[in-house]
Amino acid sequence: MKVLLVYPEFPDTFWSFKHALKFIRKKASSPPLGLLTVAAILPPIWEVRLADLNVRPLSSQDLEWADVAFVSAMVVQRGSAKRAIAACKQAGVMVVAGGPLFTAEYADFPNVDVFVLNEAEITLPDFLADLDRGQVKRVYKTDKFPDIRRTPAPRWELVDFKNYATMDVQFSRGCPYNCEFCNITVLFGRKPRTKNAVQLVGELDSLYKLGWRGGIFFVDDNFIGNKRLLKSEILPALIRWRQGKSGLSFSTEVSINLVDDDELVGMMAEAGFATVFIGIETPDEQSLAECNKLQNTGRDLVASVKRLQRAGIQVQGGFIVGFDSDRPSIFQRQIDFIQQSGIVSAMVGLLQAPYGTPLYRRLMAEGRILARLSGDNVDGSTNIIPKMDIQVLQAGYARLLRHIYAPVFYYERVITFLKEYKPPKMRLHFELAYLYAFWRSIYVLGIKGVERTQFWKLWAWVLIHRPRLFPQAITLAIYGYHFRQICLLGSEGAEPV
Ligand code: B12
Repeated sequence: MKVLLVYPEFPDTFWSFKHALKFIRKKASSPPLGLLTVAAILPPIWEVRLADLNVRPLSSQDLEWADVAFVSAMVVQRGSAKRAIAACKQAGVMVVAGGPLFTAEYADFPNVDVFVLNEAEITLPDFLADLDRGQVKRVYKTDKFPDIRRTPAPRWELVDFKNYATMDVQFSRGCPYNCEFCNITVLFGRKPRTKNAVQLVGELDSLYKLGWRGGIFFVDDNFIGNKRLLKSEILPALIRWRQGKSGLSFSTEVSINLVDDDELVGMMAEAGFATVFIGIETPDEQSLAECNKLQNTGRDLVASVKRLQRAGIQVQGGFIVGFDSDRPSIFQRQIDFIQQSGIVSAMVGLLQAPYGTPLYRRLMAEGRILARLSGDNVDGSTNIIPKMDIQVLQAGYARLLRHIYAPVFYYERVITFLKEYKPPKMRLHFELAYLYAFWRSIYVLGIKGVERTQFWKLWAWVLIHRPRLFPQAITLAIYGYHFRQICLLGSEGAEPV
């Protein structure tokens, strides 16, 4: 069998980082870990090729070569996925689809031959066995969760590293919390399932041996879901693995209660976790209680963020407006919070209800579910009828984004962060692309850009006060350029549903 792994194109969104990637001459943020994992489960004698449409278009040679196309996508990639599937079908290539988009919406894809849904560790072997017997069903799904200690290492050798900014690995799936709007527990369960240290270090080693020296994103839903295992086994192994290596800084997603455990914070910083994404959601205690985000309540959230920054861990934050308890004053409160905390990369979205979540069920019962999700949670759309007047909500949301990504406030936040931040003692890895980014930032931001005054002020400030943080300052200036294209100037965004 000749299998073509197809990963549809992301639209130009907050998380695509398209405008920032140009500065380092990369085509995409990271390769599709789901497809690379699926490739490792296929029979070893099958031939496999990757067509990541974020890197290159689907070619007629691909389609002539392939017997079957394995397509994976998130909802936000729906448009490109539909076009890729149509091209495969037209070329007479069988289409097998899996991953989050199809698990949520498979009924909307009539021309897909076979759906292998949920986690492939369970459903793919059933499909392969049926294929062997010549009795293939149309849909393979399960409500069970596999033990990922038996998941094979992703096949990174299928990837051309030079196109990507980071590599992804996964340590765990699932999250112990049950926030009302989040679908993670529906998709992956509440009991975090983890890999073991040997397995994880083996995956990192194979990336290292293949020559990867850039950043590594642990794509866990909540990396600290099993703190005991982290402290006793995983982090000590990662700390040992890092010794003598340069580059390879880690990032991941965690819940805010990480700050309650000094030992864990210290070990994560030592292991090389330089950035964490945290769902902060809102500074409003009532809204936090409403969405069952109890781990965020009863604490000083600004102080919690600063505690991590001082430990050498940058915090990126997710924020939501449009909770039932939100009043129109929420927009200014969010702005004040974001500015004070120095969370430079702040992803703010309107409350949405993904299918299967407790929020979806509650609002369905209240007759407040409207349509499907666009899949892009920063496009100002929502599939719910909010309590606040929708025009007030959307106008307040637009004002909030305009404020936090306006150069003057964005750069102010960068300095707030750099003042607090104590960089970890990690050896940097030099790449020629960084030099290119440096010169390009001078031209695009410092000469042509509307932010040129703030850009040079940041240069001056950082060189006088925190010269060691100069690379971080330039990186954040470049991120700001991307966020501004998305949040202020408008972009192609997700295709309308
Ligand atoms: C890494 C990640 C990203 C990366 C993507 C990098 C990349 N190149 O793919 C980044 C940061 C860019 C990203 C962004 C976003 N993401 Co995201 N992301 C994830 C995350 C955390 C991990 C995905 C992953 O790699 N998992 C590890 C692999 C091994 O698992 P997997 O991909 O699910 O694959 C398994 C199965 O699904 C299946 N499978 C997958 N594909 C296929 C294909 C075939 C043919 C078969 C047989 C099986 C199969 O087999 C695999 C092994 O079990 C997931 C959450 C999660 N735990 O999955 C969210 C998730 C995929 N993201 C989601 C969303 C909503 C987004 C964003 C809109 C923003 C946001 N709120 O997070 C943006 C959209 C992107 C954009 N540009 O606008 C949703 C998708 C929901 C949906 N139904 O589409 C998820 C599920 C999180 C959630 N809470 O719902 N994301």
